[in-house]
Formats: sequence, structure tokens, C-alpha cells
Amino acid sequence: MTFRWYGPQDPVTLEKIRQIPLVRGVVTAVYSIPAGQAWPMEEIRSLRETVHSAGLEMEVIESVPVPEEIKLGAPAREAQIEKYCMTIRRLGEAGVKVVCYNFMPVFDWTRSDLRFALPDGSTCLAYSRDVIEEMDPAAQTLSLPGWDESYTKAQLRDLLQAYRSVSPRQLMENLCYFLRRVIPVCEESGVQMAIHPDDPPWGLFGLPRVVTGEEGIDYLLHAVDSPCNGITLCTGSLGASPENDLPHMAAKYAAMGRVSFVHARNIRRTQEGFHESAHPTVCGSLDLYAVLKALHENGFDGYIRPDHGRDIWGENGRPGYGLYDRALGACYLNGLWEAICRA
Ligand code: DNO
Repeated sequence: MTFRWYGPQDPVTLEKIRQIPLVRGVVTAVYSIPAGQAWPMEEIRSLRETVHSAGLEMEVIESVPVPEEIKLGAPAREAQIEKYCMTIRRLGEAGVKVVCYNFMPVFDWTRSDLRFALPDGSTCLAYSRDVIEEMDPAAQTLSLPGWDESYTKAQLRDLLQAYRSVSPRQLMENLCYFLRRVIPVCEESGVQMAIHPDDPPWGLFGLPRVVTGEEGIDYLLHAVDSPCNGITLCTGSLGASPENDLPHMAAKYAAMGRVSFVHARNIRRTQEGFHESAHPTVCGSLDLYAVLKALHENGFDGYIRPDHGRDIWGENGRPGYGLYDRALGACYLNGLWEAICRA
């Protein structure tokens, strides 16, 4: 069991994380280096030192961001893939076992509301299809959490324009090109790449998305057939689409030995889209018990973390990443796991 930690600036401190029962390590990153630059060894070492001196492990990195040129298949990708490989080598040297990353063009996770009120007075992240479809990301005023804030609106417009000629098929080919170069380095370095599915699992703002369900995942796993080419099974991301049968996918990919990392959370699908919920199965649309049972039965022994929590007990946390509800999630997941193992 691991827990995401946003580095020394995170109000959820390592000392607090260490007191959550059975949490052994944090999932973190060097946040000061822009996408496309290799992470300096000293930064990696000092981060590891900080984590270790709090009595925690640092075996999972989330994320090493993939620069847009790699996703676009632009000529600059060659140099950037070299740098990415350099980062992987250094992380391997520092004892990192898993690198979580995504291949979503321009925007990472996207929501329309960060403080959606649930009946019990807690708040959570929510997605309304209508609200998102009306949005124009290139408009002057619009900015959403989860987005890279480093672009100017003009750069953003150019980027959106550049993606007009990238079909979903081409995006998948660019992903496979990247993996063909990076996975051999991972094999030498003892690092597993764990691709995070698209959140939500459908195209947005006219941009292609290809890691949305079984078809895309099967394709990329077979394209580079190595145990180092794995996935992050993110239940909340995949589960936003009713077409994704999570227990089935958990069983299938765990049996293949390709589930390197699990993000466990629940969501409730609604008429408008979905909103997030507390972790337990009855709180949302996803059967977390069935997912964990499928993982267990298929030999999963990798890393897991509770994913987004609600804001509860007056906490005003980083969206999705406060302390309390994620800690409850970790305890719930550990309870399920103990019961499944003992049964
Ligand atoms: C959101 C996270 C994502 C994830 C990246 C992985 O809460 O799950 O931002 O870290 O997509 O690269």
C-alpha cells in the first residue's frame, strides 16, 4: 500500500502518511523539472533521502511526464526520448521499480467541478458532459485543474492545431514508437512502465485519446511484449465508461503479469457524467471488492494506492488529494485485501 505525496510542499506530510496503517511507501516525483528534461541524479537522491528518513519507501514514481513532441511524433522526439531514458536509468539506480505515466494529448485528468457537494456535506470532483462540451480550452479565461499551466493561450492554440492531423491510430503508433525505445532501457534498469489510462476514457476538445479500454490496452501491451510494459489499473478512470468491465480487466491483465500499479477509487456514473465517491463499493458504481478479488486470484503483488478522496471533516485539500478520505480509502482497501487473502 502506497500513498501519493506531492513533495516537501504537500500539506499532507510524510509524518502523517506514515501513521496510516500499513502504508509502506509514497508515490511521488521530482516536480521542479519541466517535461522533456532529464531528472538530475542529485534531485532524485535527495528526494529518496527525505522519504527514507521518514521511514517510507520510494519505489513508485508518478509521473515522469511525456513531452507533447513525443505524443505528436515530432522530430524533436528523438532527443526527448533520449532524455526520458536517462531519467529511467537514474530512477532504476535509485531503487525505483515502477514509473506511472500517461499519453493523453495536452490535458491530463479533466473535471468540470472540484467541489461537487454530496448529500452528506462532503465535496468531490465531478464531470458533466454538457459543461465540458461547451468549453473552449483556447479561450482566454479557461483553466482547469490537472492541466499543465505552463502554456500560454497562444501556445495552447498551436498545440491543439498540431493535434488536428494526429488520428487516434497515429497517436497509438507514436506511443508504441516511444515504448519500443524506452522498454529496453527499463529492462536493463529494473523499472516497469505503468501507463495510466485516459481520464475520462474518451476524447475531449477534439483531441484523440487511445488508452480508454481493452482494445487500446491490448494493442499497446502486445506491441511491446515485455513484463516492463505494464499498466496502472486506474479503476476510477476506466470505470467512468460502463463499457469497461473492471473485474474482468483486472483479472486478465494481472494474469498476464502486466498490472504494475493500481489506483483504487470509486465513482458514481450519472445522467450528466459522473462524480467521485468514497471508496467502498456501495458508495459508487464500481465493485472494488470484485476488482481486488480478481487481482488476488490472478497473483497480483504490485503496488496500489487509494486514489482521489473527497474533502471531509472541513479539510480543504489539493483537489482529490487531501489526507482524510484517502486515508479512509487505504484502510478500506487493506480491510478488503486482508479478508480476501484469509478467505
Ligand atoms: C490524477 C492522476 C493523474 C496521473 C497521471 C499519470 O489524479 O491520476 O494525474 O497522475 O495521469 O501520468
